[in-house]
Amino acid sequence: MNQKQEFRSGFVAIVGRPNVGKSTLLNRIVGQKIAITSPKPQTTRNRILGIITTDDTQMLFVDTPGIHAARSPMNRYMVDQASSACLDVDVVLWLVEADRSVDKDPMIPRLLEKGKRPVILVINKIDRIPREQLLPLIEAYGKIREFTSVVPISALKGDGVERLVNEVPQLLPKGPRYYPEDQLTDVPERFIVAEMIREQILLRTKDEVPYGVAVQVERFQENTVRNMIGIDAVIIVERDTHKGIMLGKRGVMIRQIGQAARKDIERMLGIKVHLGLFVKVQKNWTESGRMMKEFGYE
Ligand SMILES: Nc1nc2c(ncn2[C@@H]2O[C@H](COP(=O)(O)OP(=O)(O)OP(=O)(O)O)[C@@H](O)[C@H]2O)c(=O)[nH]1
Ligand SMILES: [Mg+2]
Repeated sequence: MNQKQEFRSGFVAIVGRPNVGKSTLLNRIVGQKIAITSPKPQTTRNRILGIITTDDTQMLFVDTPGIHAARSPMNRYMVDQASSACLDVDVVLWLVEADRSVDKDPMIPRLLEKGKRPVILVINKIDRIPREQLLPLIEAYGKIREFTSVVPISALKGDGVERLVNEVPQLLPKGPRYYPEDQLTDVPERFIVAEMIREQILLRTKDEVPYGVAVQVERFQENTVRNMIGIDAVIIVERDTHKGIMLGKRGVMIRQIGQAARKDIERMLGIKVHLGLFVKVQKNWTESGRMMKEFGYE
């Protein structure tokens, strides 16, 4: 048998409502933190690729922003990212929560209909429910559409995730290995660094503050003599009052954000990091297509 001819590859979108655990699942699949997660909805803003390569398959998992009724330009951007992912891929994983009743919103089923791709229903957060609750949920989702398979998982604990990944290769077309086998993602380290800072902001601020934040890495410089990396990043906020919140009393908040983000960044890069953070106000930037583009959302 010619092994090259048998190689399969393709894209697998992870879609669902905000906060269902899509990014947690992506990180669990690749075994490393490449996407940020938080208890707040609308954490992810961009598509993020996670690559799994085996002897005969390359699976390109795409984490997407949560699908929701979007009004502001920023939210529309996020939902566009997710919707187009449903159409461009070979397989879709529709992620739902085990501890919620069936999602009656037709938005996602309509998208899946349009994409005409095999859909696996992934019921996440099974660690939160007794087993008996699973079957009625599966039956209720079965009334919405047909699924190639249904896989209950806990992205947080890892249960069922291997089984889910094993379902994918048979659904992929024959194709080449697009990326080297040891590559886990295509997003640049600078992007992940900026996201890790944004994650700490999501975890530590509330109301509308975290939703008006963008982070830009302005300097990323390796110092071979001191064996460390110097990083400067700017936190962009929408209002003057948000700047005060971001800095905190006597700068306590920004220091905590910096310390926590630095630890994550050091773990990822495997080297000591010096992290400098600055806060800048850019009034109502999430309302302006031009400014969104400037901050990397285009
Ligand atoms: N108990 C439990 N919590 C989970 C599980 N998976 C994810 N979570 C939690 O759910 C919250 C949301 O997780 P994310 O991975 O950020 O969700 P998401 O779908 O990427 O959210 P958006 O990017 O906002 O659309 C976090 O607090 C996670 O820790 C799970 O299997 N069990
Ligand atoms: Mg996410």
